[in-house]
Order: sequence, then structure tokens, then C-alpha cells
Amino acid sequence: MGILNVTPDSFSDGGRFVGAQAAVDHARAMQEAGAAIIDVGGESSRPGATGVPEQEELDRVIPMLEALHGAVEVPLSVDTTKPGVMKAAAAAGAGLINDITALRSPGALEAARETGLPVCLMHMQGAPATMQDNPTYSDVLGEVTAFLRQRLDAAAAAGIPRSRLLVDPGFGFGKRDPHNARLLAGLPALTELGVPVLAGLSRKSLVGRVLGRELPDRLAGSVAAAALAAWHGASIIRAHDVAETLDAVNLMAYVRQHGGGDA
Ligand code: 7PM
Repeated sequence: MGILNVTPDSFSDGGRFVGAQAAVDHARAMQEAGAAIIDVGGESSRPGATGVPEQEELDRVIPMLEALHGAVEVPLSVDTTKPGVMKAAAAAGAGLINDITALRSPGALEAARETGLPVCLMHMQGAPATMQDNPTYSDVLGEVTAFLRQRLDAAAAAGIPRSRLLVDPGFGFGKRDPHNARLLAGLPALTELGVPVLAGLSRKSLVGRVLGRELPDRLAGSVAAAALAAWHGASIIRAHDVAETLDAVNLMAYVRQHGGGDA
């Protein structure tokens, strides 16, 4: 899953979408590099973010999805928590809902079911504005797994078939470095929920802090983290650097398929 750059200058006309070209070029480049999904964000999910009004989010994401829908063949993922955006995005050609709140907004379960789209349910402790203030767990892997199991059950009860659901531990969303490390090493426990696991570690603060790297210098660490996630059973890796990440994922897949010990 390639992360699409949605730069503020795409919206220089007071928040209105004006220039599709840079985003379309970037999406095409990621598709060319092997991305199977393009994730269209979603400024609201950044740590410290305080949320965007629905109309503003619609004004930003819907024209972007329409432009991308005609320009790339791979499914488009929409990063939103809002029922109205989910429905409009589906009508504009989105193929996946990526909800960092796991369909906990009022009306989100019903809206997601109505779209008929697959949904990624992500774990987050707290809300983006404050989630990194003092994240606390007694058993992070057990708590995240239990939360995702509960959200899978809630989605199923709302009429979304399990075959349409994915889970994501939400690296960096209300987690300190040791929590992220436990979730990465413990990813096989999440695969036991029986739905595909999505993992996003690309360029995250975890990589920066552990390695002492600023944002421009996190590629090697991000690829290493993606390799670990793939090795531990993640089915989808969310990443900025698609070509490099895909090499790591493909190498893990090869070892997984051929490394059984009968060479
Ligand atoms: C600053 C910090 C900017 C973090 C952006 C981010 C995930 C996601 C994001 C994830 C799923 C980023 C994050 N992360 N959706 N959206 N899983 N499903 O790296 O890990 O883009 S925002």
C-alpha cells in the first residue's frame, strides 16, 4: 500500500482542490513501482492533529479520488473516520476504507456496511491530539488483540462480512517505542484473528528514535521494519518508498515459501 503525498499546495485555492497533477503523477509512480493499493489521506490522522470538519475533508478527498480513479488501475484506499466521507468516497471510486478509529464514530459501522467496501480496522489508544502524551498498557499485545477482536465482532454484527475486514495494530498511535516493538515482534498473535493484517511503520518516529534518524534518513530502518512485519505475517505493508519496500516484502515471501529446510 503506497502512501500518497497530499501536499497543501494541491489545495492552494482556500482548501479547494486545484492541482491533481502532482498527486496523479505520484500515484502512477507508486503503481509502476508495484503498489497494489494507493492510500489517500487523511490529514486528520497525524499525531497532534485536532480533526477537520466534514465539508473540508470532502472538498479535499473527493476531487482527489475522482482524479486518481481515472488515472490508476489499483484500488484506492480512503483514510477517513467519517460516515459521510466513507459514502462519498465509495461513490467517487474508493476501493477500501482505512479507518484509524476502527469504525467507532457514530454511524460509521452502518455507512461502511452500505458501501460494501473492505475496511481496515486500526487500533489507537486515545485521540490523535493527545495519544502520545502518556500511552499506558499492562499488556499491549493482549490489549490490542482484544480491541481488534471486539471491533471485528462489532463490524460483523453490523452486517460487514469478515471476508471484508482487515486489522492493523496502529504503530505509533498511542504507543511508546517498547509498545511498538512488542506489537511488531508479536504480530503473529494478530494474524490469529483470521483476517489479513496491515502494518504501517514507514518513516515513523519509532524508526527515528531507535536509530537516531531524522525524516529524510529513515529509509533503511523503514524497510527493515517492513521486512520484519512481512516476516511475522503482515499481508499488507503501508509505505512511502514502494520499490524498496516491495523488495523486502518479496524477499521475505521467498524465504517463507522456500526456506522450509529441505533444500
Ligand atoms: C505523522 C505521523 C504523519 C504519522 C503521518 C503519520 C497509519 C495509517 C497513518 C497506519 C493505517 C503515516 C501516519 N498511519 N493507517 N495512517 N495504519 N491503517 O505514517 O499505521 O502516514 S498516518
